[in-house]
Amino acid sequence: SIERCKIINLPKISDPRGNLTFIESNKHIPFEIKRVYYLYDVPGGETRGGHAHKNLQQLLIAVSGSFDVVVDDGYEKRRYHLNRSYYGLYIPTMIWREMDNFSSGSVCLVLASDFYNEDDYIRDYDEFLKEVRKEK
Ligand code: T46
Repeated sequence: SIERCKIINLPKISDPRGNLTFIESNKHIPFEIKRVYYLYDVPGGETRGGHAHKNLQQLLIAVSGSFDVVVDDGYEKRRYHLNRSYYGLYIPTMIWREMDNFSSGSVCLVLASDFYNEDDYIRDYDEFLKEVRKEK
């Protein structure tokens, strides 16, 4: 269900010298981090995503600026606005995601449970719907 996607409130060490947030595998997030990537210099009005993952789990963080993520379990959709460096959106397996509304200069940091593998992607929405309905 769509409740499997959730905002994780990450530790924040507030400091007059500047704040600090940290994330530890299997502690603040329910997986081992095997890969880190980030999206940046996204032109205004651009959209990204438009796929689901069979096995990958991820945490998305707006480390700078803001953007929206629409998550969809094949039955329900939810739009999250990410705009804080200490909030992570956890996306489990078999969730369709689309990202838009990137503010200028925004950076989307992604922590992933596995290495890059194109075979793990479902990039066709009808195929995604077929797969989630099969699982029921
Ligand atoms: C996701 C959202 C949030 C790599 O070679 N290695 C990588 O680790 C990644 C993530 C991508 N790539 C290549 C594959 C494509 O040729 O980079 C190109 C762009 O990837 P894509 O079109 O999938 O980018 P997004 O922003 O639509 O999606 C990415 C992730 O792929 C995806 O897992 O959940 O960010």
